[in-house]
Amino acid sequence: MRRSNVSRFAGFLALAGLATGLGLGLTSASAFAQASGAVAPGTSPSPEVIAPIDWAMGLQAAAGPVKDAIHDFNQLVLWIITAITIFVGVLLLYVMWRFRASKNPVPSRTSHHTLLEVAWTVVPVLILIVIAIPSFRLIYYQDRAVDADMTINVTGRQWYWHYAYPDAGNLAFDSYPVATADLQPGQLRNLDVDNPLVIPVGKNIRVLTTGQDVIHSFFVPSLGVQKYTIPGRTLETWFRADRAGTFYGQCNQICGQNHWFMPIVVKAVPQAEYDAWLEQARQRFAADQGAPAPVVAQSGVTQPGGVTTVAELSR
Ligand SMILES: [Cu+2]
Repeated sequence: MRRSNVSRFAGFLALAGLATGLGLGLTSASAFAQASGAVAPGTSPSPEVIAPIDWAMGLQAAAGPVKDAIHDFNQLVLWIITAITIFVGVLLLYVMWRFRASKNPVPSRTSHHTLLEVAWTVVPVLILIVIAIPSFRLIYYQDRAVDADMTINVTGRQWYWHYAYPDAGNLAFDSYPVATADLQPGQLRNLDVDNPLVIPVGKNIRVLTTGQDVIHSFFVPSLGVQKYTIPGRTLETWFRADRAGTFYGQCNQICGQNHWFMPIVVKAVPQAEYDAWLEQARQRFAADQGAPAPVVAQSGVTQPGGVTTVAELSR
């Protein structure tokens, strides 16, 4: 490789990297400005129901601002990957053609080029910085609700979800999947549950997660929430649904033999409807208190409080 060619190549590499970095840095700056309303790729059949779809590509549609921010960041990284892939591909083709054996019977013995080496170190660092800044912003954005309107405590248990609404007195209930045989028309197999998590539209909801037995993970992709539930720890995150709808998720941490038994349904409803649900839920779940849990190992003995101890199971 002649010196002038190497310099030109180094300059090209540096410029391409910088242009990529700068251009996409600007894109990312606007990422958090556009908060809501965007229906992104991977749209579900109806905007009111966001669930997994066969053969879907890309991320699930967004139902709130956290997922919008995730979409924006995903888009940024996708552009960077695309630019790098095209750049490296074109470079390979160019080098194969430019330095082919028939045109270069005596191969170059160049082994060092300072500018080139500095460029291919510095440019990737710049690209990583361009990715890291919005990435950290997104992590802090998801981390906690700045102005939470309400709190929901989510407990992962083997194998069902337990939801509590501390702002609504001692309202708490369990959420189990609907058995395939009991599915109503329109219900999704292995995804619909008996008692969905009901939230008001447009409210910032602080979510505090913990695990009762093992590590589970509270994952609702369309709301942009995925948080481990860890025994002995409380983790915080938040979400907001910007429109009414039903949003499906699942425990996505392998947590034992009935891991599949932990789908999540979040129903976002207008405030008035939420208030009505709250009123009705308080009575319904108060009446339920003390009832045995729907799923108990066959040999298990259920105490009056609905608790089956390990000692009893092993008898
Ligand atoms: Cu789980």
